[in-house]
Amino acid sequence: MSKFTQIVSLLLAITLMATIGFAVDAESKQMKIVVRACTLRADGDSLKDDILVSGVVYLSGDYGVTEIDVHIVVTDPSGVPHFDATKAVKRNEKSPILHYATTLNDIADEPGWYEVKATATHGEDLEAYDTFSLDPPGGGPGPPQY
Ligand SMILES: [Ca+2]
Repeated sequence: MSKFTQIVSLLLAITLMATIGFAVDAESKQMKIVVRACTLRADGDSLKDDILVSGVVYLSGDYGVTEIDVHIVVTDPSGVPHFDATKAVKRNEKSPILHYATTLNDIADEPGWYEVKATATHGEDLEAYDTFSLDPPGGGPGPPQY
């Protein structure tokens, strides 16, 4: 192997290592979100027609982040979307887990399934979503029971 070939091979190896290192760094920053929902009496009308949407966001690779934007869409059985937004926040500075919760009042008032979608965004390169189906108490085709 000539001196020139050795130098080219060495440069190639360094470039390859740098590329792999960068790829690993980018991949280590990942985000996941989990959403759940239930009906409850959240406002003062004494009806169990409010929907609590809550969950957690897992963020790996950047524990310095303390807030993540979460957008909520609850689509009722008629196909009408109800929007809300909240922030997932850290309870423990060193944890990769952020918690969020928000309530959409007076929307669980018809029979059938409610589809909940929560989307977390951080900067321009990280986005994650999760969905959850909710059938308010009452069961069957009847209206929710309060
Ligand atoms: Ca209510």
